[in-house]
Amino acid sequence: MQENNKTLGEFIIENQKDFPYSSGELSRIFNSIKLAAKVVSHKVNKAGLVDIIGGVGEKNVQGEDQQKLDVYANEIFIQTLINREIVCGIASEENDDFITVEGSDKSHNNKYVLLMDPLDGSSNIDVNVSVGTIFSVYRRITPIGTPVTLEDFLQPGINQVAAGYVIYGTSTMLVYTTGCGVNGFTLNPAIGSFYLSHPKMTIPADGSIYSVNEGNYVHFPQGVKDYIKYCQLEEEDRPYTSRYIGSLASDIHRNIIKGGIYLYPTSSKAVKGKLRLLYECNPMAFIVEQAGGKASDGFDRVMEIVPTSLHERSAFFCGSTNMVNKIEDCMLKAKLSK
Ligand code: P6P
Repeated sequence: MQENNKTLGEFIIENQKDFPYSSGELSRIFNSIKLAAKVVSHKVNKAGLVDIIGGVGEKNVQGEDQQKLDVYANEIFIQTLINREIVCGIASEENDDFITVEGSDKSHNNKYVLLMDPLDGSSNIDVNVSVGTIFSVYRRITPIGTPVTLEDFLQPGINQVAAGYVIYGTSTMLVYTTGCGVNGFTLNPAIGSFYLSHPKMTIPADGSIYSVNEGNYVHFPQGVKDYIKYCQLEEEDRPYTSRYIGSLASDIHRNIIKGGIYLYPTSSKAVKGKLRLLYECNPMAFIVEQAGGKASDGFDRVMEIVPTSLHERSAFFCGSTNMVNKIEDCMLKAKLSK
């Protein structure tokens, strides 16, 4: 990577047209995320050396064991945003309820809310496999000047003004969209700057990688089983390759670059699916759609689902358009044949 590549800060300044209606607040949100990502990256990359891996004995709202890095990342992102007074509310996978953010003068004049999974894939932490942060930004819909309400968070994904993910892997990357395409930045830890390394990311319409936890195969709906068997058939461009990291940001990132589909279906073990609609499915759907791909719950566009609760889950099929179309065909055929 050439250091003469633009930094994230320079890119944001040069592309203010991509931050519509924003009086600089959205840019400041990204600067806050950039800082928090650097701090978390430093900690994640030391995880094996200092006593911050392993559970803290607590369980999060999802009933999942909280890893120390989960708690740490959550606190870093929340504090960085609160200290800068640039959002009016924050929702996190790690918090049962949303957080109301008021100014030092007790005002509620900011217009954006941020939803996040601060450290997704944390079960990979102890085995040194990449993990990620996923975030989504909306304009509040209740009147500015009043405390934020749940209504401000329960918006369909089509209302997002920005979304992104950070991958803490072999390198730390920040990938985001504001609705004007997708761009990826790689952190140079020696300098502490993110540099534009993946401009105008686009996902191929076709791919030969499918990402699913096949250990759940027997519990999947028939349409998903039919699609997986389609991927494995010896014909035409198949069999496809199965690649599943168990870290959403990494699986989605690879599939954007190489082409592919990520599947997290409903099952008899997860009747609503596992992934959370607001801070996993919708941000990834926004990014993949902006890269030219598609995101579905098997029948409908994920970003048009109207949420009814903060931590609700959804089936999630996301990636190369033609591959998502194929699994939707399989789901419909299975439904009609019942
Ligand atoms: P499973 C991590 O917990 C996560 O939310 C995603 O990052 C990942 O793709 C998925 O769940 C893994 O779930 O059930 O296959 O371990």
